[in-house]
Amino acid sequence: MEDSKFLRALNLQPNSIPPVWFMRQAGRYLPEYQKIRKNYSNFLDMCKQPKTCAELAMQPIERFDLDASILFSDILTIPDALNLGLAFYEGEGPKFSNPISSPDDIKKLIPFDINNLGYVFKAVEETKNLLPKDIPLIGFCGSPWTLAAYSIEGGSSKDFNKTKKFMREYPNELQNFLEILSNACFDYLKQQVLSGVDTLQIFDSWADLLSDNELEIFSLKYTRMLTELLKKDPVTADIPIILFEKSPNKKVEDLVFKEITCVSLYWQEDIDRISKNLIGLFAIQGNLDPKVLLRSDESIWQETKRICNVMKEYPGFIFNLGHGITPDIDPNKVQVMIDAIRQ
Ligand code: 1CP
Repeated sequence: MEDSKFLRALNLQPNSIPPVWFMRQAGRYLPEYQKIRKNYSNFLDMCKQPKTCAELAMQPIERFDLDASILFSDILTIPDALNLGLAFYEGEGPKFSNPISSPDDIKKLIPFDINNLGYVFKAVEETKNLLPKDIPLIGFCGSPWTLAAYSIEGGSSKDFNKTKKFMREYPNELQNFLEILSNACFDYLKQQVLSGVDTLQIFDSWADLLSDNELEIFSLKYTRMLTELLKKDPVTADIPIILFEKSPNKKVEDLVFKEITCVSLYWQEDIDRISKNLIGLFAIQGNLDPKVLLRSDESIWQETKRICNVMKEYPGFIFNLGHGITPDIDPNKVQVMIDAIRQ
């Protein structure tokens, strides 16, 4: 895969045109996705069909000729494999029928077994079979903290009050749970690598629930534990790791650590300042505000060019959005962004 601009960027090598892919690139904003999605009432049932996942992962590659693909699955497969009973019904977010409501529920958890997630590894294999040889496949997981938050909350929420209460009442038990999740994430990512993924991304999508100090003790500590395990294992030692922290209450420069290769910047982060501080140390991915894609073509062009210009001399820049694309975005607007990057 020497020809991959994406892998070159992860190796801190310069590219005259930056590679581009974007978070949630396969999903509800694409009519070709909706066509397949309507055959399933529970989204998770669709994730359990490896051939369908491969087809879905290919859709944005075929439409936009992107420089990287991402496994089609979800971060919540791990809590589902721990028997928390995940389902996604029409128009609703994720729901767990058997959430972590007390410390006792943590004690009673079944051991994590990657054999419960065979459908994910099959999806990796099927996707690799369809992908052009020079397009890398990104595997992923949620951060231990983000997985714990969904597992305790029992689904999504605006404020995650149950999770915050649990954190205040049972910090030690929560940390035991985070350790279980860190080990599960390691087994899961290692098996994704054995199945064929080329790069890994960790999504800390609920980092913003935590204060600076809490972010360190409930999130970063466990993400580092996970990445240290990956770096120690010969199977995963050389696999680049991308870290996404959503709106963290800490400067990005103060949260990065040596095990990660690339930091994916939330749209509110100042890419100009951060790139000046991280140059030569980490690759940077980001960080167009997805809402810009709701504006005029001219405005999309301007904002895209602004980021490309700031990052022109940065060896190791990957163009991406600052968070996932939303279902209200017109795919033609995405094409405008891609044209602006490549022109
Ligand atoms: O009904 C539908 O069609 C389901 C929509 C959907 C999709 C397309 C969900 C439910 N998950 C996914 C796929 C998905 N999720 C991918 C692969 C597709 C791709 O990126 O091209 C990935 C990488 C994820 C990761 C994911 N799932 C994250 C991290 C990224 C982020 O946005 O911060 C999170 C937080 C989830 C949980 C989740 N799964 C689905 C939804 C709607 C949510 C968010 C729930 C919430 O708002 O809390």
